[in-house]
Amino acid sequence: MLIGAPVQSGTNRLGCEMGPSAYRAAGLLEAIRDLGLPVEDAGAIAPMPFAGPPHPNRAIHHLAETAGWTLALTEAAFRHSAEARPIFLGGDHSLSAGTVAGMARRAEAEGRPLFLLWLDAHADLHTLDTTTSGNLHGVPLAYLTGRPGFEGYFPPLTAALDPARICMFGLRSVDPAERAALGSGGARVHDMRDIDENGVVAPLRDFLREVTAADGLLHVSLDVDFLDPGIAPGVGTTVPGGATFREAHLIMELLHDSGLVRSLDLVELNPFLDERGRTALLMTDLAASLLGRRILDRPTRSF
Ligand code: NNH
Ligand code: MN
Ligand code: MN
Ligand code: MN
Repeated sequence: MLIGAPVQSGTNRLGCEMGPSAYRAAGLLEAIRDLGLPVEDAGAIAPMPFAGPPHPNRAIHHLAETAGWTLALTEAAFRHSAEARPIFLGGDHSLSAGTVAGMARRAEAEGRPLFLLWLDAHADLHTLDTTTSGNLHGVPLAYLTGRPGFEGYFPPLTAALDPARICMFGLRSVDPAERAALGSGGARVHDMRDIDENGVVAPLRDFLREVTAADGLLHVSLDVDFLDPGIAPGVGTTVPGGATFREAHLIMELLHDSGLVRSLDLVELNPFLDERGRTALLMTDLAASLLGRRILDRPTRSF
């Protein structure tokens, strides 16, 4: 099930709102159908009203709107994950505050633990008190793991995520407050230095083994800036030294083989910054790899 989440309140530049349309133009629906999988397009979610107090951190912008998206997406993720495997088409990364919260509720309903694979240049672990940019795409993991300071400003969480069930790949831009949280958190963290030295296969297999052993449900959150800007320029927060084309596809292929993925976020695509749709096409191809497209079936793309 494709679910449009045209969220851009979590960034300081416009354009992410066009993300869902760009995935449709890139042929995501057809790519999934070509795999022989049933798929429907649920259209776009709209934010729900959410009234909270103003926050003392003056840098924060669009707080109530982002909280309203979180509320709506929590509902949508819970509802759409009952029968189908939802794919959320972002939209900026603040949307994961809702999608992952909804999947945590789903996991709880099934009596299974939720695991989270976070593919990102950033840790997105700021609290409302520590963010200096005020961009709320930098806070979802702090909210989801139940760090203090969100009460009243964001919807209450039904189930906080255990940091030990989070695995991160691709980090290369982490702010000091996030570093402190990472150090004390217990998440598995594979920054780019680690990927350069050890590759992605062994650490990902370790994590997937743990998900299997716990009979867990796996949510994958793929931020465009996980990828190297040379192959994925269509994002507002490019950071040099990201994952290569094959590293990213290999992760998706291993995820497919595992059979563990229940839900997926495609986030941070900014079509206004893209070059002839190449980032939208790459993200579409990565989603197809995750859903089972094999390398010999891959269409040839020219940009
Ligand atoms: N850490 C920075 C901030 O909080 C950047 C966050 N930007 C992202 N996260 N794109 O994935 O503003
Ligand atoms: Mn992110
Ligand atoms: Mn990022
Ligand atoms: Mn940050």
